Amino acid sequence: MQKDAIFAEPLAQIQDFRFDDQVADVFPDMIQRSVPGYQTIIHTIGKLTARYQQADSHYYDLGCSLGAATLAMRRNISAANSSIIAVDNSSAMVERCERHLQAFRSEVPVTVKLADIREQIIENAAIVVINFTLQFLPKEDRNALINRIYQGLKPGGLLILSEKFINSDAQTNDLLVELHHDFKRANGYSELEISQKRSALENVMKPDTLSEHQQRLAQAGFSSQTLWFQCFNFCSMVAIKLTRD
Ligand code: GEK
Repeated sequence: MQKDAIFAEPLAQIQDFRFDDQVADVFPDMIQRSVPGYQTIIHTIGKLTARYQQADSHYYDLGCSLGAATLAMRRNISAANSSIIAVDNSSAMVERCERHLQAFRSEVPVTVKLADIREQIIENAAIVVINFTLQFLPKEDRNALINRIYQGLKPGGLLILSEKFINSDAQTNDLLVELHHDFKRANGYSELEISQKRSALENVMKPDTLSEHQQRLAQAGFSSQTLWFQCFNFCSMVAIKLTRD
């Protein structure tokens, strides 16, 4: 695994963060050392897939990066006539994702698409995963995507949504941010790396509050939802499209 040292040296000018070749090359190390609970979340996506799979269905990984969630789903699908659609708008990610998926054998077909998730048709879905990607969409586009996901899920279908979030209460928000920075320090990131990465993400990643997420899911039609994972200011939620909805 190539080590992430992208922000290790002082930069004269900090550009907005982009998912380019440089980031894609170090991505497994970067996400592992930056997102508390990432492995637990990927592992649980596999467990949830085993439970919520349905025959004759699509499985979506929206903002797939190198395909970690796709692989977790693929390993756990046994239902007949299943196929996975993995979507990312970074060509650097999509190229590497395709190679990565080819390294493992499976009966479940996967289509990796270079596309904007806001344009992706969602239909006949047993499971939709958006693992740390909604936060990169312009705020005004988030409701429409969640609405389309709800519409595209089959009855009994599952949305898995993982995000970094903010607290509206400044005091506890600062605490969670500091605990996250401690996590990054413990994983070997310097103060310079932490602060330069933070500046690079400032204009690009705009987290919502938990209650904004909960309201958005409810308003889309999900009457059953829960937070199943939280560590500091990172979380993962599930929402179920009930048969009676
Ligand atoms: C994982 N899910 O390892 N359309 C398509 N892709 C997009 C868009 C968009 N509009 N905006 C951003 N992306 C992965 C991790 S990373 C999270 C997801 C992170 C893509 C972007 O190119 C990147 O690959 C991914 O979303 C976000 O489980 O780096 O914090």
